Amino acid sequence: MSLQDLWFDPAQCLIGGEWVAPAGGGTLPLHDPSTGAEIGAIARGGASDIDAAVEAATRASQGDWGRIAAAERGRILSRLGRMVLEKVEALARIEAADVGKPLKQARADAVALARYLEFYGGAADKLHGQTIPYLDGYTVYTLREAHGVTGHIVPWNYPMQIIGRSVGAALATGNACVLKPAEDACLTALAFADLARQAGLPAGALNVVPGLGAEAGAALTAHPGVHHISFTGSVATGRMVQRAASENVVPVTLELGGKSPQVVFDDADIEAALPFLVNAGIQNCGQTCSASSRILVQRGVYDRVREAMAARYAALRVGRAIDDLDVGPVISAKQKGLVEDFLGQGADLEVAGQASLGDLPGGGYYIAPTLYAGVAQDHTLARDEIFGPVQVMIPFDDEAEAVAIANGTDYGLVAGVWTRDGARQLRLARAIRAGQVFLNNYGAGGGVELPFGGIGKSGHGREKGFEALYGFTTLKTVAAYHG
Ligand code: TXE
Repeated sequence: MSLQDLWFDPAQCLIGGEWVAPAGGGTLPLHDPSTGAEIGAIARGGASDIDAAVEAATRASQGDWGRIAAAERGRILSRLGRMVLEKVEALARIEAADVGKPLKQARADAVALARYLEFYGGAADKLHGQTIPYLDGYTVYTLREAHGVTGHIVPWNYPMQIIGRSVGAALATGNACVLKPAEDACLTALAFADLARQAGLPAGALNVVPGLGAEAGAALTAHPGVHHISFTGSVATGRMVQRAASENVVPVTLELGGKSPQVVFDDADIEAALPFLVNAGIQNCGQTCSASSRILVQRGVYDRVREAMAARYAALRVGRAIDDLDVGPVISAKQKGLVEDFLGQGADLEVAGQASLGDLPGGGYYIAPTLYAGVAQDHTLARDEIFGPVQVMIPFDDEAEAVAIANGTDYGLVAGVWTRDGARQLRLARAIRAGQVFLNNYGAGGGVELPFGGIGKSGHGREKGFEALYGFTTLKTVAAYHG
């Protein structure tokens, strides 16, 4: 797959509304995950590029962008959303070449990006303060104000969606952004920022500096001119980001993935559940923070669910992004190695279902989607985030055991519960530790409107929905004495 849809030079950064080469002049190679072939180069931004980007963002936040009317901010975001919709096909093709996503999944990401801009564009002038009854002779009210400069560190699994939810909400509330996309997936970030410029976003309101995490990423998180950081990625890097932010005492939003369960009771509508059980595990080749990687099944329907899921696994088609099948490659040779290490640790487990790989380009980063059955809840594969197309089935006897297993990992991002018993639905929605619980459905990452985030090692803070706007603002209380 080639990058013929690009209309800019990806070996540059977008700073202060201008395309500029990174100060160090360096580049990083770009690989097509479907073939492993080197298909281009991106900028290797570093600390001085981050300095320039923070400076440009500071100017924007104290100038044009910071002072613009909320309704006008919303208008620009809405216009940008429409421009993204006009470019869905080009953005999808760029993303497919860059991250190996089957085209229909890449298209869905581009449409979701547009939807975030529509949602946050509409919300920009609807974030109100309050008046607070106080002592006689006082009028007290609150103001929601932008932080100023916000830093956004984005991973490679859903670049467009994560940019939409984080940069979209930050811009809507009047912040100026510095975005550090993942080194394996920065093309749609650059494309998006260029479209934003064309949509009339003032120079410096959105700056993009591609580069390595340890260089550009670390420089951004440690920068004293940044007032808020949102990070999506691994627990290990999330810790570093939080540590760096603590030096400057700035708030962070961390979304660090999970080990999300779907719990299937004997009385569930199994036919309705089946597509969700499998899709939530293999969507985006399992590289989804809210992937459902654990399937907990009550013993009365365990064999039936195992057989039906195994049949679905056998029918999964794996192929190049451009072939647009069910599953593409993982992002990189490094990620392939990580997933294969996990599969090695599952050598003692029963493989209940597996897709065949067939005839695929030799250099591509392919993993055969694999379903393990009868897995003990303390097995590594049932506890650790694998981030590949791998699911484990865990049997349980009763509701109490189901809750204990569901809550038995360090994570708490999303959960699904399948049962026809209404009272049990409500009990589990309360008992399960997670940021989102889906009853008789499962929305892996879905729903622009739905607040999203985790507890435990899944992170803290909420993105998406109206709730995100509170995180990207700070509250000021004004107390006026007038007698
Ligand atoms: O993640 P990193 P990696 C998990 C998943 C995966 C594992 C490793 O389990 O197997 O993480 O992936 C930037 N300071 N998730 O190595 O390192 C980096 O450049 C500042 C789950 O890719 O967390 C990229 O932009 N930034 C997850 C971003 O952090 C730094 C999505 C994510 O990279 C940095 C992705 C540093 N010192 C991986 N080091 C999810 N929650 O969905 C790296 N980065």
